Amino acid sequence: MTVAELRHDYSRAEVQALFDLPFNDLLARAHATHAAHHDPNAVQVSTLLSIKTGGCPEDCAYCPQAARHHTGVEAEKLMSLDAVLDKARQAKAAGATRFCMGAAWRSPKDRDVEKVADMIREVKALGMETCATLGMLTQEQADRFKTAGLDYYNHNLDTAPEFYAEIIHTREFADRLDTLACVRNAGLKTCCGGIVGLGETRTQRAGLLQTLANLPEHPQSVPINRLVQVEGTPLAGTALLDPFEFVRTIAVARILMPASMVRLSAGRAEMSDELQALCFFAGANSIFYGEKLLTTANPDTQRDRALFVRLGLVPMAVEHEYGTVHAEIAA
Ligand code: SAM
Ligand code: DTB
Ligand code: SF4
Repeated sequence: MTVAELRHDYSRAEVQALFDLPFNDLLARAHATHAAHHDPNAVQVSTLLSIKTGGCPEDCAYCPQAARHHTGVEAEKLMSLDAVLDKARQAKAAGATRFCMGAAWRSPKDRDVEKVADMIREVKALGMETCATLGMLTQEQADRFKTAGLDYYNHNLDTAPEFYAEIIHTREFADRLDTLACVRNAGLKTCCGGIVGLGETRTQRAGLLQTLANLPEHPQSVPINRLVQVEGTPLAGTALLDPFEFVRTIAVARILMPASMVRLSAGRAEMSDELQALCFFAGANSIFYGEKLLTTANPDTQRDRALFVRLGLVPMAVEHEYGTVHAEIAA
């Protein structure tokens, strides 16, 4: 399938029909799509760092970093450049090829933009791909980060348009689309996905994936997060999503956006190895590696290394302007 054949006109009914397939039929179709577009045994490995933790003015009901949720996450200041670079060097030595810097902001303040631009420039100079997730951006800010050497910007749609207002009250779905347009206009690659297990219906999960696939370009990276329930957030205690429904979500994302990287994101620490293996079979081909996501736990690196060995998975190499980097997860 060429890029021109990638579709952007999916109907909700069509996406829902994929979700409704018998599990084995859905997985067979997703895996065939996966194998036609990607090496099914290669997994891209990124490491996350929270460069500015907590105290966020937004009210996303899932998030431990919202100032109004009493979760025990303390508000911290923006990390120093040196401290960020130390973490990036460690991530590179451990085998990550991309370093993703996250900030608990509604949007970056002008005084922060140059500091983050410095971080991006220096992380890039280490020979890693760079990603940032800093909230809403203006066109000028997106352009500035591109000039600094940013490869990817993460900005999730998080849930279906019609469910958004039940989860977030401090901004609108359209605000997310506006920032994504600035990101694309700046020539940055888009990392955009969502969270499942928020109490949404299957139709709403279909709506999230339909909206992602119908964006003007498929996001190059599509993170599928399973809600990490954090005590003190309004969503703590939400009924747990059937694990097979999570696998279905990965599979449908893979079928709709065949050329994209589908990231098995938050929630892995609470997943069995068998569930993760099903997700990789269904088309997930990237993960966050390292013991922490932003504020919550990720599987420890020893467990991930063992899982890769047991499944015959290999970390994906990356080609970029610094030459070919052969990824290897350090023993
Ligand atoms: N503040 C910026 C924003 O919201 O775009 C960037 C950081 S924010 C923490 C990045 C993403 O983390 C959110 O879009 C959401 O998908 C994910 N996330 C936050 N809390 C989560 C949780 N408890 N479980 C799963 N994913 C979560
Ligand atoms: C994404 O979609 N998931 C990551 C990354 N993009 C920034 C964040 C997950 C956060 C999980 C909750 C936490 O650790 O605070
Ligand atoms: Fe703030 Fe992002 Fe958390 Fe929402 S998801 S409260 S914007 S850090």
